[in-house]
Amino acid sequence: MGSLQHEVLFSGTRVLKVRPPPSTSEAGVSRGFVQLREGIDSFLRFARGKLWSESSQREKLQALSVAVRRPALDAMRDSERRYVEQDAKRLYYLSMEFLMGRTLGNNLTNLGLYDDTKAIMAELGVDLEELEALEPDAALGNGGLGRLAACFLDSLATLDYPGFGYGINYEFGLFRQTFVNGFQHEKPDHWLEGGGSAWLIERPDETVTVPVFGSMAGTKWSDPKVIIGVPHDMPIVGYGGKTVNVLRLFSARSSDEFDIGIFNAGDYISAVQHKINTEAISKILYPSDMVASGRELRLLQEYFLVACAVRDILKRYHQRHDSFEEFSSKVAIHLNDTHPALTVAELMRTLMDDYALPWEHAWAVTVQTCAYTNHTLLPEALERWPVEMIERMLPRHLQIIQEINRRLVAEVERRFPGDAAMIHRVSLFEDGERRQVRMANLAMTGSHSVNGVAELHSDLVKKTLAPDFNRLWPERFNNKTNGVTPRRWLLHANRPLASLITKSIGDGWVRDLNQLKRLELFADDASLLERLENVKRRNKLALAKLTRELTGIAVDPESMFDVQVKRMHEYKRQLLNILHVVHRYWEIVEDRSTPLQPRTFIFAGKAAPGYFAAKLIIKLIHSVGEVVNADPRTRDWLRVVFLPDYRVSLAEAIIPAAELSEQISTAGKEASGTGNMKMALNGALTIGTLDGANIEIRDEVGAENIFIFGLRADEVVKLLADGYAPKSSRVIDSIATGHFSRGDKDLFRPIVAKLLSSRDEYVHLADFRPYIDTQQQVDVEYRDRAAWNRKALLNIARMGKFSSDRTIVEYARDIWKIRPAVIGNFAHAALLEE
Ligand code: NBG
Repeated sequence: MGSLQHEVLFSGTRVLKVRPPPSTSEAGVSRGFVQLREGIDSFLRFARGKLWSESSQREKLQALSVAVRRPALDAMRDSERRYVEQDAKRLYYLSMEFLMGRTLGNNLTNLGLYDDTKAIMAELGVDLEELEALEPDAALGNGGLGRLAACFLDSLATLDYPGFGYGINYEFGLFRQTFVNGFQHEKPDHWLEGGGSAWLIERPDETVTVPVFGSMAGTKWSDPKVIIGVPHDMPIVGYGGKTVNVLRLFSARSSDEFDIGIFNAGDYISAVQHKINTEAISKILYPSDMVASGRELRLLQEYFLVACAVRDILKRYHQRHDSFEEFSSKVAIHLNDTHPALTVAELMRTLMDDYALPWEHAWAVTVQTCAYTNHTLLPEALERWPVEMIERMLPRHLQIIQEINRRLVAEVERRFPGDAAMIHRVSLFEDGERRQVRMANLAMTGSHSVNGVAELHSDLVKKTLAPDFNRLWPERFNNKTNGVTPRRWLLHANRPLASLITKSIGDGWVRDLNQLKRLELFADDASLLERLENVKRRNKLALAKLTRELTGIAVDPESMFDVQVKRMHEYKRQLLNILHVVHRYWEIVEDRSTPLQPRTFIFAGKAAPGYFAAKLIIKLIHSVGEVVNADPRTRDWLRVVFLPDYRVSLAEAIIPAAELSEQISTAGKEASGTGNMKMALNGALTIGTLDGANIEIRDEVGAENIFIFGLRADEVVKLLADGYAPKSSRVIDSIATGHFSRGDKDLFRPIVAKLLSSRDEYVHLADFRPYIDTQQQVDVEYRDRAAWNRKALLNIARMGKFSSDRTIVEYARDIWKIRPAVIGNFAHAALLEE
């Protein structure tokens, strides 16, 4: 770029200092630097007709994003070329949710351009972090399941695996949450408003058509309507920028052919109506992490994803292969929960109807290709679809599901003769008022691998969810403990801590999180522990500032930050947490006892709009907060804040500041958890039950570096079976009598009634006393700063296992059988041989 253009770009700005051209020694970095400047300049001039000085902050953000996109897209084409050259086996991760969050900062970090860009922006008079904060989160997911998918994509690219995501390009992501008088309100999240995302590239030339509805003539599907799927590609930049994969999101469009048919028949209104109906498919993400099935639109969404993905996968496969002999050695399809379970039927349909494969061959290919992960045991989350609905929407698929079931029943009869009850349990169909298809049974029958997401959970999948399937095919069942990407959750979200770690042990941990172990050498290094504490203090100060902006409440950065951030759910027991606050309140107010330690209780999380109980818990937390934050006797000891609109970018601000991580679900209910990993990785100590991945965290960090309390999973089951009889107490009474609701005894009645009911399946009160006692222990230990910091350091040092890189290497080796596709990359190849 010549100096003339520089002048054009910068004239009229308040920038005085312009960097000199790069010297040869800086050439590598500076090439990126120059390209970035060029990219920004040309976007503004040629796409917006403006100069930097004339552009709004949003335009500047867009210009920067488009400029950063350039090297990402170049690397994306390189990666694709490499995969094609090597005819590499590819993994396709099908998920209804990808909770990506913001992209700019993460990509700058992974491309190694963050510091340079910060400097360029500073020269241009703009603070990079302020620009980053303008980017709306891509909130195309609800919670853990969607965020796990996003962490997996980061690890796949970082480890150079040919791994791609398929999802839906929802126009509205997860709702935005506000509070009115302590009650949750939902607002639409129109994340693409104002020009769309710079990170999504529309590919109209790769559109696919998808049949739906219609009727059957024998095994021939006739007169289906047609929906169009338009791909939008998001580049997934691996750390180091060498491998860039793709997340392909489909938007639904109505097909012209169909509309023209109606237009010709003269019914203009219904043609437009059809268009609206079709496009509704990719309008909105269902705002529930445990979707109550039965909604026709949701089934249509699931089918749309599956059908688009299968077409796309086949198209790519056929570029190199004529027969299906090699299909399952070139393609792995992953079903993220049962949401894409229709893949089993759709793949069968395609292989048989479009490619004339006989059933047996098609079935062998399907089972060898598909793998399924279960993410929850909660019965309300197990998807079932009315047979009548599937029949109307997907008549051919229903026939295929019936045939899969006929063969399944025959296999059970052959291998377990006389066991009629077993047939009932494994059947893909559930009888009842409305016959339904059990999607988990379909997924387990049509996959060669079924895994849970933490050891306890995978064990419970075998023993309680699917014991019959485990008898049928024990070799299919396995565990893959979740992980989180250290790039976003430490390197990017917590720069001060990341740089302290790098100064101590080098930066190898970014790609190999086990290297954090080396930090153990510093466990007794007073100066390092002090610096660790300073980093935490700095992050707490930043969060205190943000809290004030978001809630108007001032919190004391010297108090202990006690954090519970996650979806609002009864099983996660945010209620237990707030009961603890009430307990402390009465200790101060009535018992006149002085706590050992001031605490700030930080909550954040969304409740599904129709989940009344969870929404009432949000209100209770606010109500308790109002009282304890205002009372002069308690306000210096207890502060309760509920940060609105929890999402990835807010998590990035909260987690680095957390000191105590609340992981207090009823044992047996939380499949894994990943917030538990993120917080420990950022130096928080966990207080938790023996549930999900907490158990494995304890095994890693050592029992002395974590606070474990409460019933175990088997004890919860036993208690409920033997008869659970919770008793009231001062804490419960004070809620019942309206102390926190201005005398209103009705408001929280449902909460009180449930807590005192023998049918409280989450057994809050059974764990209450042990919880309070353990919290007391936390206070005692927190006062010994050096000892606490040492434990925090050991938590960080021992988090290596919880990198999603480890998880992905295990999936790749045991389930997908894919290999890193980069020339000369022997390190990961060796891992696969193990
Ligand atoms: C969630 C579990 C979490 C788990 C994530 C990712 C669903 C249906 N399940 O415990 O509740 O960490 O999945 O596996 O969102």
